Amino acid sequence: MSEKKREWTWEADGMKVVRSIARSGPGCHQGCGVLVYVKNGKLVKVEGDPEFPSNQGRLCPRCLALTEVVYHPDRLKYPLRRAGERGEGKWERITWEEAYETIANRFNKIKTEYGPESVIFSNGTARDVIIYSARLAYTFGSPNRFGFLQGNACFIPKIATMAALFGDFAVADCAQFFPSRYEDPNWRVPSCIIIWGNEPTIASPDGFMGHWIIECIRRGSELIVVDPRRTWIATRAKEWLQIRPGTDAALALSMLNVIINENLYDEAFVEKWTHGFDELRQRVQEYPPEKVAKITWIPREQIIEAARMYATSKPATIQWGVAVEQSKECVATLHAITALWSVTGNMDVPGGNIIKSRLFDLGRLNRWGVETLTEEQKKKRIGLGLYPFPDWAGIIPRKPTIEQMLTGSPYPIRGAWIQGSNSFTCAAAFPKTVHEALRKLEFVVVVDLFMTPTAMALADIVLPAATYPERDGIAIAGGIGTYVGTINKAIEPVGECKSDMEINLELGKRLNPKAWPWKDIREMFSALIETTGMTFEELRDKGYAYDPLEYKKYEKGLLRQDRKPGFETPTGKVELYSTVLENCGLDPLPYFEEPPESPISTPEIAKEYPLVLTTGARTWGFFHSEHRQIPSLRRMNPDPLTEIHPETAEKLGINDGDWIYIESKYGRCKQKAKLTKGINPGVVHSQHGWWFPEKPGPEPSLFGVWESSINLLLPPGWTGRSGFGYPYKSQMCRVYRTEEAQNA
Ligand SMILES: Nc1nc2c(c(=O)[nH]1)N[C@H]1C(S)=C(S)[C@@H](COP(=O)(O)OP(=O)(O)OC[C@H]3O[C@@H](n4cnc5c(=O)[nH]c(N)nc54)[C@H](O)[C@@H]3O)O[C@H]1N2
Ligand SMILES: Nc1nc2c(c(=O)[nH]1)N[C@H]1C(S)=C(S)[C@@H](COP(=O)(O)OP(=O)(O)OC[C@H]3O[C@@H](n4cnc5c(=O)[nH]c(N)nc54)[C@H](O)[C@@H]3O)O[C@H]1N2
Ligand code: SF4
Ligand SMILES: [Mo]
Repeated sequence: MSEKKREWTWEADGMKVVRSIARSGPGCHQGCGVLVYVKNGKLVKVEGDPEFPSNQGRLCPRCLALTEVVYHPDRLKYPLRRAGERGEGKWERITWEEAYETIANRFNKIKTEYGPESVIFSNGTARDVIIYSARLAYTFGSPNRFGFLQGNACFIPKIATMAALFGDFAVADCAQFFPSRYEDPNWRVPSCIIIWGNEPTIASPDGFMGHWIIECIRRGSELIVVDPRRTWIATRAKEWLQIRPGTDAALALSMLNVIINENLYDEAFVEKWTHGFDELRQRVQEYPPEKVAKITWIPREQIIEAARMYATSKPATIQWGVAVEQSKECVATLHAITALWSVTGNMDVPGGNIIKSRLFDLGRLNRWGVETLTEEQKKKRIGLGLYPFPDWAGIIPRKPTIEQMLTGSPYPIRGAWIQGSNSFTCAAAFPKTVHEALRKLEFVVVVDLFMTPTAMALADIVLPAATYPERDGIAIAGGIGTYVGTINKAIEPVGECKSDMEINLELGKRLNPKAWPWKDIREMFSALIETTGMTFEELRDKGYAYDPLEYKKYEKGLLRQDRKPGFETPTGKVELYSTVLENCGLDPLPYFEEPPESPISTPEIAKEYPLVLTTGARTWGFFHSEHRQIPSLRRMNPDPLTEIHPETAEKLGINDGDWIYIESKYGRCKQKAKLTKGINPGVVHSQHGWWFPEKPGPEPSLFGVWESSINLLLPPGWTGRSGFGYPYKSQMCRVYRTEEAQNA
């Protein structure tokens, strides 16, 4: 283990400085090191911690807006109880004691009448909150942890697919597992990096920081970018492959076709460590570049060039984003891309795609407390057995859950705990159905920083959560688990806000005291990280801790439980032909399937809705539906934007800055046109997660949530055969301008 002794708080320039980690809002969920400055008990400013290896002093605008968020007048400050009709916006302030009592009584009432499974527990994207929310669910007796994302189409498909194919989880190697970072002698700069369906500089997804790529560029890496939009990172690429949304699997298979047919693969690695190469070789014959050029809209020569460049650069790595999961058959896409780094021998080598260190076995924390569920309760999990893929993440599938809420069959859902999720505002596809389903519940608690459309529409009790400078916590970096460190409280919370951890511990003690035995959160944190051999205080004093990283673990017997060389799969190899997928009744080889609606799969729909719609590319100022009320961030992007090519706009009589309707078979919304040559004339891109905190809160407005919600255009159903994946980023639409739209 490598660690460093550092003070966690000191005085400077008449201020108290507290070292901490931004592992949950406000900002995002990635976990950058920060220095929080406090004067007379008040937060003054925040800076990036130059000594924190992951971000080395860098911060995004969202983190820099910390004081604006913490002291925002709209922060929730007290527990609230609904005083009028649901959604009417009438609230009364109650004490924490009353809040806990009410919640415990109402949840226990549902438990007695229907069973604990009738309460679902939801949290949004991967903040540290998840750990405690999951424990609350399991220790209450409910197997039903719920995410509003259709097809669990964020990160979970990657975990599941990689686990199936090679028994582990791999990420692009930018020296992130070394505290000494780029200076570490064992690391090598990737000679080529493919950025696939990701804008790392804006999004830093899953704890993978965009500036790592920039550091690699500075050290000589060349880029290939696969993106329908000309992103900043695309302008830095040697090859920008402007792909038609939803066709990534075809591109990957065609690159494999070139690499295999031109013998550019790593014969030694393929021979020794992969299973099913011949079957893959046969399959990729179906994807010659000339055919795939027509599918993807990428010129044939460019596909060939990119394939050659990736295969002949050593080492080479692939950094993929959420766009590769937000298609229907995303498992096949992930499979094809994984095969690229496997056949080229870039698996677990310095500067390749490396298998992540197990970080003190903290991966288990996503399901912390699951052992308290009885076998009988486990069987009541919604959607059990519905989809073939093993349940890796423990999140119930969305479609049957919403259906069950609406029908009450096979058993009723009566209550919900929604902690750090803005449900129908952001994550949910066909959000009106989700809104309707949730409105049927008899008792809903929302824990958030602000009064969101979700809290307004649904909550019986709203609990005010503390931001990270107002609390202690354990930070396990983003989704990829590079380090573990502590979040250190710098200021007293505003109003009566409490940390999510304290809230869940207090409520847990009332619902199942045996399962929450700790006297306070610090004691709970120490129990949480016991596998590190440190207490909360010891870890805090050390600063951060990393697991040691070794490369080529498959050669050293470090990947398999039985300690034999190889991978933790039935064949002991990387399964290009997957026996796990085969056993699930899925295609054992990667394949491409047209998006359910596309110019090719549904030409009749394309006649009426001729443009391909991709949604939700991340923006600098916002984290999903957050930050619309933060002045400095809203100024960066005051209105919801839809990007259109100027030629397309001209044909439609649309000018830059016009309000336009974007419409699909399923619904429509209004956004402002932003003309850009950086998008294909056949494609438009619309932002997601919009609501307007400045508009009326009560129903039916709900802060204008239905006005610009692009998710209204998304179709019902259409989860991939595996149970994962959903076409958030590949739909058909039309756009038009009306006079009425300009004034409304
Ligand atoms: N600032 C900010 N950062 C964030 C978030 C945020 O809301 N704001 N959200 C966080 C979360 S939860 C996530 S999952 C990550 C996601 O972060 P990213 O993985 O970067 O995801 P996106 O920005 O949605 O999409 C990335 C790129 O994919 C392109 N794209 C769209 N459709 C397709 C397609 O069909 N194929 C390909 N190849 N590319 C396509 C888009 O043009 C975009 O540039 O970001 C995290 N970080
Ligand atoms: N059309 C379209 N839709 C998408 C996407 C897309 O690309 N296109 N991307 C999807 C993806 S990848 C994801 S992950 C989902 C994300 O969807 P969500 O995770 O639901 O994201 P948010 O809407 O930001 O909801 C988070 C809520 O948590 C609150 N919050 C922030 N910090 C804390 C905290 O510390 N404690 C508590 N209790 N609350 C906190 C925020 O105020 C906010 O209301 O959205 C998805 N939606
Ligand atoms: S990635 Fe940006 S917003 Fe997220 S924690 Fe780091 S600095 Fe903050
Ligand atoms: Mo996400």
